[in-house]
Amino acid sequence: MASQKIAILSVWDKTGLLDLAKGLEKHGVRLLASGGTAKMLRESNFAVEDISAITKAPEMLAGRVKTLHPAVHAGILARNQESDEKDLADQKIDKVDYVICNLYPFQSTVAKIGVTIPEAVEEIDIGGVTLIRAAAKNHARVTIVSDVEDYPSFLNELDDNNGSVSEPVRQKFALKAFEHTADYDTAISGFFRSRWASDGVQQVSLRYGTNPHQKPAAAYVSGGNLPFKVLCGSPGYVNLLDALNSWPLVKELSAALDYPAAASFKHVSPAGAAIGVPLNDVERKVYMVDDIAGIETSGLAQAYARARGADRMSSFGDMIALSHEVDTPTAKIISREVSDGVIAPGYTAEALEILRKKKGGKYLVLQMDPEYDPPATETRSVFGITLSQHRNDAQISPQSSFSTTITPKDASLPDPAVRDLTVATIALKFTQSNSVCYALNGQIIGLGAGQQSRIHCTRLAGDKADNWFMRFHERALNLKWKKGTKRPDKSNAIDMLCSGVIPKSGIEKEDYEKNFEEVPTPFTAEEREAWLSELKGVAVSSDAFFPFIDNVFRAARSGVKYIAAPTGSQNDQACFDTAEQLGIIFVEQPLRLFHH
Ligand code: 93A
Repeated sequence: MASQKIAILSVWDKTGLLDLAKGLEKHGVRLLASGGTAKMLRESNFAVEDISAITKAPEMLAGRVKTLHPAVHAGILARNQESDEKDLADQKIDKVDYVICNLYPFQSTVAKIGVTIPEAVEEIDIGGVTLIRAAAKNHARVTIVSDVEDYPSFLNELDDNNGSVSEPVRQKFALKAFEHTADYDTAISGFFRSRWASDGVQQVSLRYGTNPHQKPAAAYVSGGNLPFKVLCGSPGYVNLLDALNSWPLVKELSAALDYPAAASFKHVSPAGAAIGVPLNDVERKVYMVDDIAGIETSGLAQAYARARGADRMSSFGDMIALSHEVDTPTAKIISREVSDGVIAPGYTAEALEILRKKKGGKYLVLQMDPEYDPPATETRSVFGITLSQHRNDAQISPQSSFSTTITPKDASLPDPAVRDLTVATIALKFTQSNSVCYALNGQIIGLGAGQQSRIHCTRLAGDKADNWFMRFHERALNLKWKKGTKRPDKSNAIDMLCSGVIPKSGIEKEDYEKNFEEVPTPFTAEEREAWLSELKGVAVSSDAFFPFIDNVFRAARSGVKYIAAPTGSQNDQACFDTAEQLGIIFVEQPLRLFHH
């Protein structure tokens, strides 16, 4: 004769408890319950026994020990096997078949304003978690119901299966139980992390999230220490997004090309990125670093001058990443630009002193552990849904990423082209998609990010590359500034002149002209065309295939000689043919590099 089935009931949330007990009783199940649960059932005349009926021990310590006892847990954990059954028989313990349990309300308690640590501590459920975990572990025999919403389906299952529960349902409930205890533990560790983890070591509290009304906000690791230290200032949420995207960019770029590397980030995309190819006199002038002492011997300073100089308008207020220890010339460039912060593996004492004086002592200085290697899997939560993926840890390599030349077939790429395609492609790996990047002299010269249409990226990046090159025109180099004109105003006026959007009349024109001692003559269409025809040898990379030949046409107009892109478009062949006709070397870069 089958022995009577046993259910242990221990629920904080007593919703639906009476109906559940009714359903269990109908199937002749023996009901054992912890203090409050038993009381409620007894008051409704159910034949319920206290847990102490099997433990022979009273609830103790004001409820801290209710169900923690071998009579309970051996009864739950025993398998249908001889040795387990012998152990139970020796101790006169009966097998438990069903566990109905939900936990103390830790989450809602700690959500209350002003909650104290003792209040939170009392809400840490021990016995309930143990019941749930034990029953879920032994799902091969035991059913765990941890969600009040599941009571009806559990009872239906008993009705349909003559008082037992099928394996798929036991598994489904066990999974839910494991998730329930995992969420519970995450809430507990999160609460104590917020109270006890040293700020800046395992976590940093942030003033707010993406926007000022998004509070609270924090950055943390769930074990160990953060891989960066805050040496000055206090990071914002967007600063960290920039820092944690720009750091791997410069690390990878520097390792790939064996040069110091720098990136200037805004809104989680590079405004510029470069390696420290030596600057000539004209470049030093265009990038506004011709007066920086010692720049010619600092690869890092030259890398940042290039990164910042690519698109000075976009770099305004940037987050900077630097691959090597920051030296004095690099710190001096940074100190006089409008910038939010910097991340680097180290700082010389003098460089740190310079940076600590910036922004009245509020400039953000982060020191990154260069050895830090993030986990292979990354997760994020969007609108309550957790997305998880293998991190994009594919490496872009000058040796292997550009080895499949399509047009002309088997053409070999000169070293500077490989270098520039590497710069452009690594930059794209950390740029919001869609993205297309133009590079020359080891630096980005135009980047189109976050456009839904690829041709818009190619145009935007091409227009930026043109604008960059116009800044090398004699007229742009010899502007007569009014004394006291600030660097951002100069950058803005140069941008208007070079991109041909000079205001024609009114206060806007006055505002533009007030910067100059001598207002420069605008470029005519012919002058622009003539000068841009001198732009040559540019490399372009695209984060995915070109869907139409218009991209190739547009690239060619900005001096492009090399294109690297993934293939897979229906128009691949047309793109290759167009490139060939325009004298462009087209290389298949095998990886799609979307980034979001
Ligand atoms: O303090 S506990 O962790 N100690 C226990 O041994 C224990 N066993 C069950 N809390 C314990 N429980 C929890 O009690 C359950 O998880 C449930 O939330 C609650 C039900 O208590 P009562 O039946 O007395 O209302």
